This record gives sequence, C-alpha cells and structure tokens, in this order.
Amino acid sequence: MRINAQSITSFIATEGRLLVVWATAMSALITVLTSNQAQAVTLTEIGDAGESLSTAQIIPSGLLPLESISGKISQATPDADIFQIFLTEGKLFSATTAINPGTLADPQLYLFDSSGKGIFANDNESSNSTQATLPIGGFSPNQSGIYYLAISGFDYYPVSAEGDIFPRFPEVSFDGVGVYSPTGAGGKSPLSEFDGLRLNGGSYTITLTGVQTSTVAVPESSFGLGILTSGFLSTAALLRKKKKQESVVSNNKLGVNVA
Ligand SMILES: [Ca+2]
Ligand SMILES: [Ca+2]
Ligand SMILES: [Ca+2]
Repeated sequence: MRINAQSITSFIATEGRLLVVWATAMSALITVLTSNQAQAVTLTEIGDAGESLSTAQIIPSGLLPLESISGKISQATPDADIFQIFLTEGKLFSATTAINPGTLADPQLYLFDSSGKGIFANDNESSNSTQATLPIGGFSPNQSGIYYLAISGFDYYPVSAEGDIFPRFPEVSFDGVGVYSPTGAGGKSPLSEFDGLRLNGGSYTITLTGVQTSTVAVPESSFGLGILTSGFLSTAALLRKKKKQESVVSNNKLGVNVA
C-alpha cells in the first residue's frame, strides 16, 4: 500500500473505531463481572442465632448467592445456631465446615425444611475428620423455598416432641461418619429444641453451594453489621442500593432488600 496523508487518515479513523468498539466491549464485560461478583454475599452471625425456627437468624432478602456463614458456638451455655436460607428447585445444595477457618473442633450440620422437619444431617465427614459436611447431591429440593440450616457442637442434637430427629449412636456408627435421614424416633415431627451434652465450643465457617439468602427480611438495624460482600460492592454502594430498594419493601417495615 502506498502511504500518503489520505491513507494515514483512513487508518487512524478505522483504528479509532475499532478502539471504541473494543473499549465498549471491555466496559460491558467488566460491568458484568463486577455485577456478578458484587452480588455474592457472606454472613456473619449477628449476636447469637437462635436454636428454634422462631429465633433462627434471618438473612436479608433478595435471593443473592450466599457463599458462607460464620459464627460462634458457646460451650458454656446451650448454643446451636439456625439460619434461614433459600434453596432453589433442582439446584444441588451443600454445606461444609471442612475447609474453613474456625476453632469449633467437632461441629454437626443439620438441614430442615420450612416447617422444621429434618432433611439430612452429618456429624463427621470422614473417619479422619470431625468436621461436618452435607454433601453435594445429598439434597436437591423439589420445590424452591425456605429451609433452615443448623450447626451445633458435638453432642448437642435436635429433637422433636417425639424424640431424636436423626439417629444417633448406637443406631449409627460410633465415629459419626455418614449422612443421615430423619429416621430417629422423632423424625416425623418438626424441631422443638436441641438437647444433649455440650462438649464443644468455638468459631465456625460454613461454606455453601446452591444457597441463596432468604426472602424474608431482617431488622434494618442489623443491616451492614453482619453482611459482607465478597465482591467489589462497597458498604456505601450497598447502602445506596438499599435506599433505592426501600420502596420495594415498603410493605415490610422491618426489612431491606439488596437484590
Ligand atoms: Ca451462636
Ligand atoms: Ca445459638
Ligand atoms: Ca463433627
């Protein structure tokens, strides 16, 4: 090609357009990435989560992906922690304390439906680990909705009015390995309380998959204290978003919606 003033002008114009197109595309990509990363949340227990459905900690509404829950189990006083979560039809659920920081040496995990009936439970994920795992594939709901995830230290376990919701030693192996269905004497009835010995205390982090924050709101005073974004969305941005969403939740004076 013969280079002259006209071809140079043409080249610059073409490159300029390409640059604009490239920049626009990158901008869109970055927006999508930021948006996706910003919407995953982690929860830190606020005060002490209760150990009944009515005192369970409710995570702010909005159906955001919930990546983990952190908290503490007291050994000195009765303490199991229950969190209300949202599970989606057909989506595999899992929860594990195994790969997380924490000082709770021997946690147990339990999943209940919206009425408090047991779904499945685990004490120890393997004969080499006293950490707990409700495995991927162990549960996938037929219907989207509210569920309750509970954690306690060994040997503080859930009971209904009829007795143990999940089988325990000697009905199950002494090492506590295995994922159990609610086949205990009280397994057909909803959770009424936790019972047993409190042999463990400490901090925990439960890593989750297939979980979203609940659709029920929490008091506004709690907002921002326990929820941490895992992406780029700052607290200020969340608060701006909250303000924007206030009209959405105007029918529920207690709540916020960060969807
Ligand atoms: Ca607690
Ligand atoms: Ca508690
Ligand atoms: Ca355990």
